[in-house]
Amino acid sequence: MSKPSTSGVTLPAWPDHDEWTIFCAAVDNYGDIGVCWRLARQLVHEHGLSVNLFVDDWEKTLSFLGRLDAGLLSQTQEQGVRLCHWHDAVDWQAELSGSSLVIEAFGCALPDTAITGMATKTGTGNAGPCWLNLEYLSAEPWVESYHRQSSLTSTALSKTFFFPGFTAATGGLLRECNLLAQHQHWQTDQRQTRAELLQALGINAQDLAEGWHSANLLVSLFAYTRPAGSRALSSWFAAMAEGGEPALCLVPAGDLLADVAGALGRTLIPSVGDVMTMGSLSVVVIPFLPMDDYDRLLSVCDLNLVRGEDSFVRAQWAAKPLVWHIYPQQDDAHRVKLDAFLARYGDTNGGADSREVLLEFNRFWNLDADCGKLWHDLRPQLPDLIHGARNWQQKLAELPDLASSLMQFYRNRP
Ligand code: TRH
Repeated sequence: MSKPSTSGVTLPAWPDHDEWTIFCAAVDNYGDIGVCWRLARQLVHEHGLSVNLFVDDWEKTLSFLGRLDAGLLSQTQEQGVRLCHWHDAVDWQAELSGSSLVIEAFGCALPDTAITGMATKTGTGNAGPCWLNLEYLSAEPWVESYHRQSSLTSTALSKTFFFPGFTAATGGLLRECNLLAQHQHWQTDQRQTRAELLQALGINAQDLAEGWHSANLLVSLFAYTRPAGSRALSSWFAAMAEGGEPALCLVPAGDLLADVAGALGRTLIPSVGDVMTMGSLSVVVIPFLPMDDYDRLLSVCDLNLVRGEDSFVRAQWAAKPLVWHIYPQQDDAHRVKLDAFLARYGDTNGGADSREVLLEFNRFWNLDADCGKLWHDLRPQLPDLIHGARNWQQKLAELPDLASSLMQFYRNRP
């Protein structure tokens, strides 16, 4: 079988194995693409599937993958995944003809013509593809009862809701088969990995405050921009600056930099490579890293401040204490989601005192509140919290990963 292409080029035939298609709408930021790309790549590498990943924001996706050179194409092969631009002129009937499973990521709403194309196959006596809606991650208990529930659609096909999650009654979390071994490797000689990382990032220890060296505090910061008047970032920076202990905060380039500048009392937005010093704190802007390098950064930090969905999950696999800036929702639904996660995370994270401080810091961080005092309480607890973070990682690792759960669902389908 040869593959029709959206760019008019005929691609070589796929090997004779199952083909899945994933639809991804990049709502904003990189989270949706990050999750879909990671899943697609894992399905190809670890489960031998052919995967088409259709994304609506082509430029953002190529930028995320460092493939802006492919900008003029409407599809490309990337690490074995067939990555395609989802646009109005796609012939969905042809595109989906070989797919035995279609994932609509995060309720992104498939084009009507795609749905008709899928349903047409059913009408011809063909079973039609399995249609899944992969949902956002939540630690809330109700997720378990909605996981794998089907709903009727306007066609002969039903759609099944698939929820990632933190318990055996959900689909689990994305986790590549070599990920934990990779973290173990990076952490075996953490000081060495740190030194290599900083060197790769072009960071010179001599430029850092108070003679920072690789045994001192290292944190990564990835968070959402805040409303005017928020005290969270400035109070945390100030607390680290006055702590007397050399501290290094690495901030990947992105929209947060304006807040970072403001929190450090600067007017100019910093650029990659800039080192900003305040007391014993150095804040350094690093490039937005390729995905696998970001895992390495998370692995060697003493604390990771993360956001959204995918960086949040990656930080859990890194087995270091984390502070989660949850994606804010209009009706404050995120507060419930945050509490649901903290209730589970707090269950294994360190001794009772250190655990409570970490949870409280998470709450204050999300409330835009002053985190200065809490930081002074939290800082001495970080070594203890590392044990809890490892226990949490191990507990999660007992569950099947999301890609394997999807495969199992697919194999056992009626
Ligand atoms: O980008 P995010 O804020 O995420 C999303 C979206 O906003 C989405 O609409 C929303 O629904 C969802 O959150 C809950 O944050 P997230 O999910 O962490 O995605 C960032 C991606 O970028 C993730 O795949 C990790 C990756 N990343 C890198 O590859 N390199 C980096 O240097 C950094 C900081 C992140």
